[in-house]
Amino acid sequence: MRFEYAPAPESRSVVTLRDSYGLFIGGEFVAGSSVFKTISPATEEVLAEVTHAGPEDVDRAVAAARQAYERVWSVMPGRERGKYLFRIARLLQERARELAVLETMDNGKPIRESRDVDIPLAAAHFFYHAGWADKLGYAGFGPSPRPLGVVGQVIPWNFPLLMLAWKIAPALACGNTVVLKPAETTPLTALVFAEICQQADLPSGVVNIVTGDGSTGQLLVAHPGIDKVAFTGSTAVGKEIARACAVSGKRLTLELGGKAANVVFDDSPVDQAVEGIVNGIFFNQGHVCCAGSRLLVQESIADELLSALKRRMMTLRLGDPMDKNTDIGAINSRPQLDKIQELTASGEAEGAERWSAPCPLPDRGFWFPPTVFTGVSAAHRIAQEEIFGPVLSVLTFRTPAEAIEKANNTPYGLSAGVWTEKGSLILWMASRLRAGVVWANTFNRFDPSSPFGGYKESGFGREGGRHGLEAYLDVTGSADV
Ligand code: TAP
Repeated sequence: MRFEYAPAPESRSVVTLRDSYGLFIGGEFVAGSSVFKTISPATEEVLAEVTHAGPEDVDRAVAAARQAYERVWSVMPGRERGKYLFRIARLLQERARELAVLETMDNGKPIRESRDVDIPLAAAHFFYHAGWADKLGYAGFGPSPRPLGVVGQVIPWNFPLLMLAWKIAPALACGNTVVLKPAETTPLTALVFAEICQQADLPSGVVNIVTGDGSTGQLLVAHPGIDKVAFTGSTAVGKEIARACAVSGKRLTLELGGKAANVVFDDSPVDQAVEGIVNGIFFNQGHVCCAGSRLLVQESIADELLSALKRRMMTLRLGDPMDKNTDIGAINSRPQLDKIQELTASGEAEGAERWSAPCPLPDRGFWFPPTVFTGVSAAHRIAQEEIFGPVLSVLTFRTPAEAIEKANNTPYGLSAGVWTEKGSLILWMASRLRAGVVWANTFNRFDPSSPFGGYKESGFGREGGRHGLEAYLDVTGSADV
């Protein structure tokens, strides 16, 4: 049954947008070489003008980070660094509503998700890592692990502030300084984060934010003044970066794409599994690296499960992301919408059967309805390639061994889900799935204390937890941190 809801729009008045934003270098907003515009993907209105960092700007940012590293941050006792991280975490909480609204305006994701997931988790990452700053000697890497130096970080547009937190919090806790480049389509919350660094009195140059497109990212990762590169984004760009960093001596971690299998056995509670499948693929419009984009369902319950799934999909509300009732927001950009349309057209052309929830799409902005493909074979592009949109490919299996074979038949290895009442089957599956994260009877659960990362073409290195600290530490030395 479909319930009608009265509109419940969140107010934009909590956000004060500037007309234009500079680069954040050495603790100040400064002008750069040129500018570009960032728009709302839900309305296509221009939100602000943002600075595009060129070679000289990146040089300045790296120099500021180096100076802050040598003079202040690497020599500051861990307990003092921890205080700054706690202060940032508190400020993120205090400005949570403003940040959630801004994230939704710039990214297109539903306000419910930015309010309840992105921003609280970003604050949680700072709280968690604040606690580690003075305890690194007890993290299991020897008594005195050392920071690496200046870290160049490049992040994508799907969880802008959260990905920033995943990158900056551990780097700072370990005593490194950073130059971070947000994605071209979602720079605004990173720039408010720069204001928060000022509010927290973070020493100048410890955090530097350079906005721009892929060319700015290229300049940053190739810069000789960078000691470590941390990248989250597509596998194609990750491979380019790995080539650029080869033989440079830079440390590198890559968090790349995914094509997760969500495996449902015939003893699963169907309604609960349906909620997990919906959360797995339609959360954040499917713009999630670990999205459960391949549903593997046991053949004996396939018809029943698919009927229940389609019934549930008909209740999803697509539209204004600022409305608190909205489930599916806007696709982040025109190029991303084109990519989703091209891949779904290939699914039909290759013989899979498409079903989209019947929902009207707004006239302006970038939109794609929640969609399911059945009759998918493992060779289809929609079973192999990351669509990064609200599109689910359904395959069936008969035995656990077949489920494992199909689940692992992908170049990626980021995440997976298993739905069954049998604990022994969960353990059997989890030990055979080639995925960095395996969720059992749930999906898309995140916690700062839990390491996240991939196998195969999903990258290497872990973010979060004790394992995530190792990526920002030289564990061979003996000086004090
Ligand atoms: P990309 O196109 O790879 O872009 C990611 C970032 O890299 C952006 O800031 C981008 O700048 C920049 N960039 C582009 N070309 C570059 C180059 N040659 N050198 C250095 N930087 C460059 O990915 P996306 O479309 O933004 O994000 C979606 C992808 O991220 C998906 O594949 C998704 O699975 C992956 N992702 C993975 C994870 C984890 S934890 N594994 C988490 C989230 C997302 P512009 O955007 O300004 O072009």
